[in-house]
Amino acid sequence: MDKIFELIEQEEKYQAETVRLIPSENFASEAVRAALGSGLTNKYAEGYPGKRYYQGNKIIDEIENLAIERGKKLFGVEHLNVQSYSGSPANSAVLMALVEPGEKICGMKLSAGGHLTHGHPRITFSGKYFDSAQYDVDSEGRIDYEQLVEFVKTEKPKLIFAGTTAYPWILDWKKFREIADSVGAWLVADISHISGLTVTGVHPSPNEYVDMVTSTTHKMLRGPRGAVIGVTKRGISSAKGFGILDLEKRIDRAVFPGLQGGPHMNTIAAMAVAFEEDIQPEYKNYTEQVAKNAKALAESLKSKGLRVYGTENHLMIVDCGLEKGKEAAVKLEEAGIIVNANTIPHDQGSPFRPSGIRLGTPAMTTKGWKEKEFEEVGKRIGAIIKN
Ligand code: DSN
Repeated sequence: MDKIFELIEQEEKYQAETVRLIPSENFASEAVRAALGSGLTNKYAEGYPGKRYYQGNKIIDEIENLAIERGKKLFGVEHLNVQSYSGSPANSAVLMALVEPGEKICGMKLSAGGHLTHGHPRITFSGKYFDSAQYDVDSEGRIDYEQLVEFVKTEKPKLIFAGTTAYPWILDWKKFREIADSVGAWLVADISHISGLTVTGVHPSPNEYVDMVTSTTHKMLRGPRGAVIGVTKRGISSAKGFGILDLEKRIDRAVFPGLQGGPHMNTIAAMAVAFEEDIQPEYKNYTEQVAKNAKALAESLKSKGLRVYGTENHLMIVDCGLEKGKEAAVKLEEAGIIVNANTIPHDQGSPFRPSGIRLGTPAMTTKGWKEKEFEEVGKRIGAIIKN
């Protein structure tokens, strides 16, 4: 056997035998994996359905159209682009479509739970080519919306990202809209972490209030590594106010040819498979259980005397002591519990030695875990961190 297949086998066994608590990870179904590993990987299809730059795309068009149709239903949006290779290119495409280089954008600080692509300064595309203003959280790790009102009025960004990767609280989309409207900014919800919850109503949906949503498809949605950009009804009407007649086209052009070449059609087919799974009633039960399990895990950790930030969604941040996050993550790995080190709100440690860990319940809920298992693992984690 080729060495690489031996390694794949080893990794899959390792994944199956360990407790997976990284909130952005999950287990995709056999059907999603079959589509990913299919012959669609052989085909070039630059362009969009009905307008390709290569021949032989009749079936490919049907596949992409089906992914779009199912995705629009799942996300409840007017227009959906399914070609972004992942979340970072999707957010870059939104910036490319709506903001000129050097103009101001606004997003949550990475250390507060935001994302690199929301304007992290200097080292990222979004922080280097745009003037970026970053908002923080309060001592509980919550967005202070009143402070944000003032911050945005002072900074006057052209675009605001409302989205997070390590934020355990409900996002107030209405408040974000009021804030964006106060300066006439575009409002984009990056729901990559919580899209499973927003599409099933476990977390309020942003659609009524935001112009666009971006989401990866491999986290709670249990699809392939990829991303979508959705344009809401609200976005289409905002665009008219900005003198843009066809926002949908602008987004599509930013993805291809703006940032990417040929779409990964095997990924798009796998998205279609995952979207169909996510529309089923069982998926709603799954996301409800994800949220219940997160509460059970947080309570169990608190009962061991740990400071836990959260939770109102699928994840939480645990304070492990000054600069002790990585050490805790390594100790947990040795015990077969896989997590990632993470900053805590207003971390006094260096960014390379964060003081916390981030835990989430989506993957083990897919494995059938309920509150009881999460309470037990919370006690084990508590004992390891305390020691
Ligand atoms: N890196 C992802 C996460 O783990 O949350 C976000 O892009």
